[in-house]
Amino acid sequence: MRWGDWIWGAAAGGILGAVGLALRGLGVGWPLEGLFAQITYWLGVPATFNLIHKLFGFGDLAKNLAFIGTALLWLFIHPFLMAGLRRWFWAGLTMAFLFYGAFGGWLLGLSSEGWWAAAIYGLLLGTLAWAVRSKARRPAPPTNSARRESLKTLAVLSLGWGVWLSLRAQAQQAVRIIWSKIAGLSPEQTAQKDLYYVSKNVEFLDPRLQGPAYRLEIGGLVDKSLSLNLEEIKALPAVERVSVLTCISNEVGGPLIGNPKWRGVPLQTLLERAGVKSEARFLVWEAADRYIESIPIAEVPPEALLAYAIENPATGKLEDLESKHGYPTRLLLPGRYGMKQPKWLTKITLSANEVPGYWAQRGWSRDAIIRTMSRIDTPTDRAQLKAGEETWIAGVAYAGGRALEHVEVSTDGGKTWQRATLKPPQSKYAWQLWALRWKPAAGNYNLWVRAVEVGGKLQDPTPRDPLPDGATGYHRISVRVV
Ligand SMILES: Nc1nc2c(c(=O)[nH]1)N[C@H]1C(S)=C(S)[C@@H](COP(=O)(O)O)O[C@H]1N2
Ligand SMILES: [Mo]
Repeated sequence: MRWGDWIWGAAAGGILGAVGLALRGLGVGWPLEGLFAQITYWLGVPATFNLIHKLFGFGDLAKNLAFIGTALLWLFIHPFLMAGLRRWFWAGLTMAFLFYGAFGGWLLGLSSEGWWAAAIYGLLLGTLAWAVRSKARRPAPPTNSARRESLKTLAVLSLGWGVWLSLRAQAQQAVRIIWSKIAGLSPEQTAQKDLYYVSKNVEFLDPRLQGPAYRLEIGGLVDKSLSLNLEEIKALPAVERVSVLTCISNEVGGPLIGNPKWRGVPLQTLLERAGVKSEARFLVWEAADRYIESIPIAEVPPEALLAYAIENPATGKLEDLESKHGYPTRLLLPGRYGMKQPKWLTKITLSANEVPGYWAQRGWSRDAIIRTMSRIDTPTDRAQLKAGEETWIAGVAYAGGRALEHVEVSTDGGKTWQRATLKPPQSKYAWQLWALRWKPAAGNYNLWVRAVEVGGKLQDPTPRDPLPDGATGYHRISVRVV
């Protein structure tokens, strides 16, 4: 490596990094960002992350330092690309194409962004290298024939043409999934009328609370007990958040799960107003039907919500909770099963002791942490499909707030697995839609699905009944293609 390579390379890296930030808005992959995503992904095992969080805490600092580190790595890589281009121009250019394409999108599975990145960045760097090289070679070699120059120009032009052609082919081939058009797939956001219903009470004995008379008490180990009516609750700063509600008694592939957008007051806000005493270790909730639940304060996620409304996805308007879903308020504790989310909430007590919840007293899990699940919505079990016809295998997946890496589908009863397209989640605790294009030949098929958490952790394959900790095992259906 020469000094020139270091200087020109780092300069080129700086220029490309900056230009890329602008191009990013136009849908061109930003390889610097891809590099960052990939490095954090490669480091993304719990052990490294725990270490990083120990050193830098949980704020944005660790993330920001990682980004600065990536930018430095980016600057450090470019001199090598430049040196490659200087010595073996075409091999160097191929290297650059691969590098930009991979981190601009290929590695991340966003192919058209990657192609654009490869083409644009590769050409830019190639041009820069070319300019630097011809400048360095001031005394032009006397025998540098015009024929050789025009051959090179021809090669560059045909390369450009090839890239353009494959770009066009890519663009034409890329199927944009229109999720709402996949027949039989659950809507991403669940409407209140479609939300499942579970209660310990026979339905006609469920509480029917009246809004005006309603009060929520917050007491126990607090500085100041609160008693709020519905108007006061609705006047507090509110948030809206998509969050899964699912029952621990849901079987694999079952319907007891939904993903509404809720509106409510962060539990933290209420606790701050009341002032939690230092002896307090548990939150205990009581409801109008004498339902009771509790959780260690330390385990309450910041996303916990005192919810009072659900958005209607068809109109975008908020609806008060229906009586059967907890009117006037219920608690949302994302990441835990529905049993931890009392409806018709009347009282929150801060306590030094745990109180076993209604279902925990009956042998169900105490912590009720949601197990990773995935479900095939379409086709349905025992459906009959037409041979040679394109169709979708599609459904939902949720890992209780742990990030999903992908969802895999098997059409041969678990022998081989294919990656489905996974729609990004609407929030940390939202479920995700997934879909796979399928064109089967005649025969009988066993369709299985499984979710994979970030870090490669597979969904638990062991078939288990819901009691006591929630069902596990893969959702499996069979279809007949004729
Ligand atoms: N007060 C009260 N809250 C309750 C229950 C109950 O029986 N009483 N059932 C729980 C269970 S087991 C589930 S799965 C969810 C169901 O909420 P949903 O009917 O609104 O879907 O509510 C939870 N909250
Ligand atoms: Mo439940």
